[in-house]
Amino acid sequence: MNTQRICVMGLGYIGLPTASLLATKGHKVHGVDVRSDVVDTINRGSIHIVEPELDVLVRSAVHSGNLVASLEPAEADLFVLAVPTPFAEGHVPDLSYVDAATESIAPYVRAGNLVILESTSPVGTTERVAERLSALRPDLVEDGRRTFHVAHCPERVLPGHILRELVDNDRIVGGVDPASAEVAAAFYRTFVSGEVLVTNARTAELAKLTENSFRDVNIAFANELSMVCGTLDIDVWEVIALANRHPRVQILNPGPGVGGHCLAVDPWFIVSSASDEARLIRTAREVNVAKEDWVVRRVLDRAERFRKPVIACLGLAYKPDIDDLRESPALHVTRSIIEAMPEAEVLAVEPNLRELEGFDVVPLEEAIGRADIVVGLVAHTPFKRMDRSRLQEKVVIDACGLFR
Ligand code: SAJ
Repeated sequence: MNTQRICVMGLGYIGLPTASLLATKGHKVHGVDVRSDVVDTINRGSIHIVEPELDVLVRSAVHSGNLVASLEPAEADLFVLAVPTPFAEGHVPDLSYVDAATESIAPYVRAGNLVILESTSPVGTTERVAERLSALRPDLVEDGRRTFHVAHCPERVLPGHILRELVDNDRIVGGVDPASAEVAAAFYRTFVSGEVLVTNARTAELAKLTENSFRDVNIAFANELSMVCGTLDIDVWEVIALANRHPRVQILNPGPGVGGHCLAVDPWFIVSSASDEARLIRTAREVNVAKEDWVVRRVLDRAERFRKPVIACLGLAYKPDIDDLRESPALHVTRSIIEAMPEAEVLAVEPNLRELEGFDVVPLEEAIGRADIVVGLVAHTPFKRMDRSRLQEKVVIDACGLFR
């Protein structure tokens, strides 16, 4: 495989694993982030996020000299945009990071280069990148045709399994024109062992949003069921286990809500572009958000009988065995309990974080020893290994099936 110069914009959960994987494959990778602390950490061969085996990969990429982090982009054969695409007020997509990354690479793009948008994006964003680059660099447009390629290849990796899924998963590559799609697909085929599926940019964008909306809708079903079971005083886990014995039923797990930067965000991108049609997708989001306050109310109801309850909230991250707090339902639930019950002492247990402003983060042992009420919010492995006999005499509220 030819060595390429690759500029990766954004060194977060997607950009950093991608940059370091490509560097260990022999490419010369120039990683860019707006945070100088992130750049310094990576250049020391360390990492700023928790992801299994990423530390080893980054260390080897940096020590080989093939990965350098910087605050500024550089000339390259290929640019990968892996920046956040959150939503703004009113659940409308906030494309400011994509726009800023596009603007900052514009001076470095040359004829023949390939620009890939990996960020999960609303339909039309890849075309927007192509149009903005063309407007900023009219010298790269000849007779109305771009002399560079632009494609969307949505990231699909599951946090916690990123390094394996980066290579193993099938990838969707959508070009703003067929040539862009082919050039981008050829690049991914050099390091992806899954299949690389070629389409246009808009279809690729919607396919990615569809994947996460599908999962959100299915979790909403489980969460709605858990609230129905709460009203009927039936164990939701038993209902699901029994129903799932049907050959065509596969209900997902209820939890304290749905978090992360993907499922809690991406469905809104569909809703915002087809709001009259996307009724189920919108309702699923609403159900999953409502689940968070439902859990809070259950805790407050049970805490009422204590004068000064000590409440242990197990988990703050958005899902098991990671440190990521983005859109975390556990964080929201814990914060809401603290606000609603100032007389309570709320002990937060998060084995993947040492401290967090505004929270009394304590070790599991201490929290369980002191708590009147134990709230299971995230099924982290150390929690699952806990000696259950220590929960006798405690009020236990299990929002994530930790103690089932
Ligand atoms: N969750 C449940 N019940 C379940 C499964 C998950 O409540 O049965 C919750 C989790 O606790 C978490 C949220 O859903 O709060 C999301 O977790 P997740 O593991 O389903 O997914 P993410 O957000 O970490 O990653 C998703 C993945 N998408 C799909 O599985 C369709 C991943 O492949 C994507 O790459 C990623 O979004 C992304 O970046 O878009």
